[in-house]
Amino acid sequence: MIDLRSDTVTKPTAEMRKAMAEAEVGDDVYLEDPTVNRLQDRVAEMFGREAALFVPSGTMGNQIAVKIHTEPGQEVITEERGHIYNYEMAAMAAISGVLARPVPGEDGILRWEQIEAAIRPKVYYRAQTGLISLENTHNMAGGSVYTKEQMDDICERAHGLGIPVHLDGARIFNAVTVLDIPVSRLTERCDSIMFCLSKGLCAPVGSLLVGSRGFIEKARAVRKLLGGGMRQAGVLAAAGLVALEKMTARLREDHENARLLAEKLSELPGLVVDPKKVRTNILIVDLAEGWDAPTLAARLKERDVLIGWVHPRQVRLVTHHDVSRNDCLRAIEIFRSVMYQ
Ligand code: TLP
Repeated sequence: MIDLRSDTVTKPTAEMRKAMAEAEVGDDVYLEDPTVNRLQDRVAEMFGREAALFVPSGTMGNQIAVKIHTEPGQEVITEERGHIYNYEMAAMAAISGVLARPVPGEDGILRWEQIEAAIRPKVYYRAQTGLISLENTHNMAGGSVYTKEQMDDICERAHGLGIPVHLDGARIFNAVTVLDIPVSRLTERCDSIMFCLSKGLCAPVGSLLVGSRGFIEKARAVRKLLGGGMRQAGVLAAAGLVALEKMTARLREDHENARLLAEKLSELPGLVVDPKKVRTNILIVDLAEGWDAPTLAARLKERDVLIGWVHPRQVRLVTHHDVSRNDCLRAIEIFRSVMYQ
C-alpha cells in the first residue's frame, strides 16, 4: 500500500521503538516521569519558552488552549478551513462554551484586515472576541505557510487590542523547514503553541502545548479535567524525543515528494492543482467535471494507493517518511492508469 491519506499514518522508527523499550518512567500525574519531564524541558528550550506540556493529541492541545484563553460566550476567530473549527467535534462549543468565527483567507492565510473586520465591537451586548487561532502550516489549504512577518503582524495588532493568539502548529516543523528559521523565532509572538509529534515526525502518539509557566500550569489542570492525565507516559515521550531530535531535518524530502506529485498530477486533465503553491507535504487537488472523489479514492485503493477526500470534488494527498520518491512515482502512474485507461 502507498498510503497518502495523512502523515498521521507514519509508524515509529526502529530507533523510537528502542528508546520506548528502554525509557525510564514514573507517574506523570505526580510529575514523576523523568522522560516526560525531559521532553517537556527540551521543547520549552527549543521554543525559547518557560514551559511545555505533553498531551495525548493535537485536538486536546488546541482545546485546552481555547479553554484557558476564553470565557464562555466569547468567539474564536479562525480561518474557515481551520482544523480547530472543522475537525475537532465542535469541541470549543462543547468544552469551552465559545463559538468559532470562521474567516476565509487566501490559501488559508489570514491578513490582519480580515481578522480586524471580524473582531466584535467592545459593547456589552455583543459576544466578545476571546481568541485568534492561526494554523501553520494550514492543513486543508494545502499545507500553506505563514511567514514570521505575517504571524508577528497579526500577534502584535491582536495584543494591541488585548486579544491572545494561539497557534495550531501541528506541522510547525514543516513551516520551519520552508522558512529556514528557528522554531523559537517563528513562534515567538504567539501566546500559546500546540505542535504534534505524531504527524510527519513519526512518533506514535502525542503533541505538546508550549507557553508561559502560568499558562502551562493551568493547562496541566485542564488536561486532567479532560481525562488526559497520563501515568507512565515516558514510553511515549521517549519516542517523542527521538522525533524532535532526529526527524525534523528530513521533512524537506517530504516537501520534494509532494512537489513531484503536484507537478506530475497537474499534467492529468482531470486534476487541478498548482504545483507552485505546494510548499510543504500536503496537496489539495480539485477534480474536474465528471470525477467524484469517493469513486476515485475507491478505484485507487483497488490498486493499492490510499488517498483522502475532503469534498465530493476534492482529494488530499500527504507525503511522509513511509512514502518514498519511488512510491510517489508509482502512485502517479496508478493515477494515470485508473483515470485514463
Ligand atoms: N489532522 C488530521 C485529521 O484530523 C484531519 C490529518 O490527517 O491531517 N491541527 C491540525 C492542523 C491537524 O492537521 C490535526 C490532525 C490536528 C490539529 C489534531 O491532531 P490529533 O489528530 O492529534 O488530534
